[in-house]
Amino acid sequence: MTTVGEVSRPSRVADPDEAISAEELQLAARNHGIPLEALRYDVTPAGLHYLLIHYDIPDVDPATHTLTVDGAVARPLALDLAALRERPRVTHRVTLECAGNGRALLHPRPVSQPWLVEAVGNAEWTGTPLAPLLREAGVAPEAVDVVFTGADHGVERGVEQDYQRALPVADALREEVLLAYEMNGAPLLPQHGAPLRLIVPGWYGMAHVKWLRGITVSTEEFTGYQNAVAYRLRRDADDPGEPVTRIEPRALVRPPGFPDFMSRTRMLRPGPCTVDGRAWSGHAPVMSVEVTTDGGANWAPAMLDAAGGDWSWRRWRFEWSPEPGRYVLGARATDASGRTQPVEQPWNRGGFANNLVQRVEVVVVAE
Ligand SMILES: Nc1nc2c(c(=O)[nH]1)N[C@H]1C(S)=C(S)[C@@H](COP(=O)(O)O)O[C@H]1N2
Ligand SMILES: [Mo]
Repeated sequence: MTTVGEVSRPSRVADPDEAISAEELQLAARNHGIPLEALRYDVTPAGLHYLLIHYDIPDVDPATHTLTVDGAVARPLALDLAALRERPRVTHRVTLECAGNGRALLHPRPVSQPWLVEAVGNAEWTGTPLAPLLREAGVAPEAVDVVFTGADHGVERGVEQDYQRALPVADALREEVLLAYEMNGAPLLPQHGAPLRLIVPGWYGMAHVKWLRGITVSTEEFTGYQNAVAYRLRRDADDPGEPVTRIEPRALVRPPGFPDFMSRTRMLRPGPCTVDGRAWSGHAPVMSVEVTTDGGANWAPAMLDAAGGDWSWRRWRFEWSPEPGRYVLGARATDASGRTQPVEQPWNRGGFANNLVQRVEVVVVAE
């Protein structure tokens, strides 16, 4: 890693009343979220899926792009897209969520991509499983980490780098991990990693390396920026922290009724309506979803539709018949591991994994 300018300061935390800056807005305009009404689709159309791009979308020619597999392997490999497409083909429906989802709602606010709750999508990713390829290369018994390198390049808090993320060998060898070349049945779009990306079902977005060009097996723990400096759950700047890994459970409400242009407060007519949304967890299947209409004072169980696969979000719905008045809707998912969503914000220095229950303001108005 080359360092440029100030070396690796931890991300800044905003002052209590500090507004979102033009720099944060610049990030937000590049990296859009899912419009929440798109929670209606089982599979998120590619253009409505959230985006997170640390640097620039790199210029990669699919005709000449090569994936190399090297490091602590018996037989280094180099494969072009045609060779990858000839290998066994698998499709997984996978909920992807950025680890920074919920960051801008934290108090105080860690200054970075200012997500509210919309950094999520559920797409069908097609590609070839990684594990057989690693076995063909022959992973050394003393291997510790597998490092994935993207074709994109930039500087982050003073550290110049290619985007790189490592997975522990056991996680890289899990059968659901894919080298994906299609999203929703079409070749990957440039912004989603064309022509090749990693898909690590159940893990937060940072693990799913886009524009994948290299896989290096290492006998030492990877100390690159995205593992060792970013994406750690730290209490304060001096805390080495714990790595961010799998997605914490979350349910989102598809906002009912129609919005006010500026505030996005929802307007709804009185009477029976179905409130619905999606719920997911990267640890274990979602087992239950509860709904509140009074900002968390009372909870009622929601109905769950059939599961959409091991790695996909699940639809939930709730029959509601409100009288005129003001309401604050939210939903809370619990998974089979017993994990659920907190009622107090899970604050950390980087603003990761904030799965605090959503607040959807609804005004029920007579016609
Ligand atoms: N090479 C590369 N891969 C990357 C990133 C990146 O900036 N560069 N961003 C990561 C992060 S933080 C997220 S949340 C997901 C977003 O994937 P998407 O844009 O396809 O939704 O990609 C991940 N893979
Ligand atoms: Mo992310």
